[in-house]
This record gives sequence, structure tokens and C-alpha cells, in this order.
Amino acid sequence: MKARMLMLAALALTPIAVYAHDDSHQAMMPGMHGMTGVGHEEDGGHAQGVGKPGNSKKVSRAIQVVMSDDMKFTPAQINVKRGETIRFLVRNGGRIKHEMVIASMTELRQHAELMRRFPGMEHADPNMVALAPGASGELIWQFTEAGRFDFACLQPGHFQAGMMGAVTVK
Ligand SMILES: [Cu+2]
Repeated sequence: MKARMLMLAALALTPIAVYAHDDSHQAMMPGMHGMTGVGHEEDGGHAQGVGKPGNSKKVSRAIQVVMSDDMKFTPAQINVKRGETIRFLVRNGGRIKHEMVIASMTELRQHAELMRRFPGMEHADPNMVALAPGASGELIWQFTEAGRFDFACLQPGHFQAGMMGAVTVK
């Protein structure tokens, strides 16, 4: 009787274990889950409405974004039309490292917490650009669905300090 109960418990836990392994994120830390939806989309997983990496030959327009040490993105509110591919020309105007990561707020929050716990963690994905002080870079992204999406800096503590912004797709 007792053994049977244990077996049932094990069966009940199985789907959770499978879910935990459904994760294509690279540069994994223990217990870290893929955050972007980007890898998931490619391997047939749950795509997010955030959009997808854009084709550099199909850029609709460029938008300049400046990141600063007062934990701000300028502009912090960006409007795009559905389907547009945006070339974000991102500049780090500060004296510390910053980055721009486009993802859902849930993913940003989870990942920000990991970055806080593992400050030395390096991450690189198509939905982000990390920049040294004074450096410029770009991020090409296509917004495929209408809605309000988020971006943030996930350098340790920056998200918590409010370094984030939103993209409204109409
Ligand atoms: Cu930052």
C-alpha cells in the first residue's frame, strides 16, 4: 500500500520534471530557465507575443535608445506598428555596463533575479544587446503581435532600480 502511494506520487511529479528539461537556453546556470522565448520559438516551444529577432535586410526604421547611469532608458516608451522590424541603435551613455533586453515582464523579472544572485553571469541572446560604458550597439527586432511589451536592463540591481521601458505595438 505504501509503495503504491509512492509510485503514484512519482507519476504525479513526472510532468514537472519533463517541463524542467524543456529548455534550450544556452550558458545555463543551475536552475536557470530560458527567458527569452526566442530559443523556445525555434525549437517549437511556447513562442511569446513579444516578437522575434528581425532580419537586418527588412528593417522598417531605426530608433535610438540611450542607457544611462541614473537607471533610465531614453526613450522609455516606444510605439511601433505591428509587423515592423526595428533597428534599435543603443548607446551606453554611462560609466557602468548596461544592456537592453526585450522580453515579457515575467521573463525579465525572473532573469533579473538570477542576475542578482549570479552577478558574474554572462548572457547573450538575439533579444538583447549588452554594452560597455560609452559603447554603441544594435538590436534588430520584429514586433509581430499587438500589445504592450517590455524591455529592461538586467545588469545586477538595475531592473530592481527601475531600469526598464515599454514598447506599445499597434
Ligand atoms: Cu543598466
